[in-house]
Amino acid sequence: MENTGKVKYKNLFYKMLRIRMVEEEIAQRYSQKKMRCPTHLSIGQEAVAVAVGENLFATDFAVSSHRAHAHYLAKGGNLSALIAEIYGKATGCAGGYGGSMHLSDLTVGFVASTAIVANTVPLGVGLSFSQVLKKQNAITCIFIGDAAIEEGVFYESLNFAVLKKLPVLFICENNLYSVNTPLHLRQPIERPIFKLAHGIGAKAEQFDGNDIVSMFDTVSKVIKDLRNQGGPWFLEFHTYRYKVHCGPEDDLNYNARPKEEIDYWLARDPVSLLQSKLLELSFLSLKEIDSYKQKIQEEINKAFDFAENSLFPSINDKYKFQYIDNNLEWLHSVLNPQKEVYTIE
Ligand SMILES: Cc1ncc(C[n+]2csc(CCOP(=O)(O)OP(=O)(O)O)c2C)c(N)n1
Ligand SMILES: [Mg+2]
Repeated sequence: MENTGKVKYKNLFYKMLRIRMVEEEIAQRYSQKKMRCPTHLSIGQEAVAVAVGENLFATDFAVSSHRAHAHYLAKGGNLSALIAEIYGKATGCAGGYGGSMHLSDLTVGFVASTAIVANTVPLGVGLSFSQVLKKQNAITCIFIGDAAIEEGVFYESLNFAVLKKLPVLFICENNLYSVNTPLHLRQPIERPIFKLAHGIGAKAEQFDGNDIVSMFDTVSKVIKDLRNQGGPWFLEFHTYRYKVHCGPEDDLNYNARPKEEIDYWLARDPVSLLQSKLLELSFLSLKEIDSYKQKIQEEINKAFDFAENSLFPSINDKYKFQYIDNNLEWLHSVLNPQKEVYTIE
């Protein structure tokens, strides 16, 4: 990490720390029972989101899964709208209807996250295809977990992306688990995920997802290649989550995972790893870290105040975003052509 990296790595550290602090605040306040939707926290996986997000423009697209807070924030998604969404408020990024697993900020190209595993894979590939047809240069990033590989739609979508050489960036966060089931009980361990994607025809690589210094420059090069030469690219990042699959508790006391495994990954915490490197190189002082934390905490407090002070969606809007609402009238008129058109209220 030569001196020219100082500004770059301080910026990456700030962004990783911000995501970590946002999620720790969510975890800490969750027991107040004001956030009533399920939350899947990415604490321990921040380096991947930041390494990728830093190389995307607001004009690029991204889609994600149930564990999307970090991806949304790293893409530049609005923090207050994220917190308000988790509180179910009308000012939330999905109008308070979606909750933590349904995030969107179209102003920065974060199109959607959804709860069904691999659900956004075809969405992202279709989005990318539409950009190619429109002769737009945007690339599309699809964040998935290691379990998305176990869904059929993943293969159909990757095959199509390879066939059409679409500028799609698959980011697979391999955190070794699907809920509590370890990877070795779900997939053959002698066949790494990135090699599988390579076998289907994608350009593919694997990275240490916790050490941003070791992988950032290569990730930047890959994304440049995607823009210039087309894709798809499939990047597998080895990483680990610290919290339970869903919720604010630490997973470390549930005996669901081997202690040696947990200790190994805790010693490789992405935020601590980068912090130690920056301190060691005197790129950052403890005083600066404190001032970062203070600034981020102020921003977080404002976002939570905004969420708490916002209103819930109006009861009158209860059918506003329901697909069925818009289509019922049409459906009813087709089924009962001579009867009066049905309306909800
Ligand atoms: C199609 C489908 N099957 C099962 C589930 C239940 N489910 C929700 S999250 C999850 C695990 C996903 O694991 P992974 O993709 O590795 O992401 P991670 O939670 O580890 O980030 C499962 C099985 C679901 N939401 N959708
Ligand atoms: Mg997983």
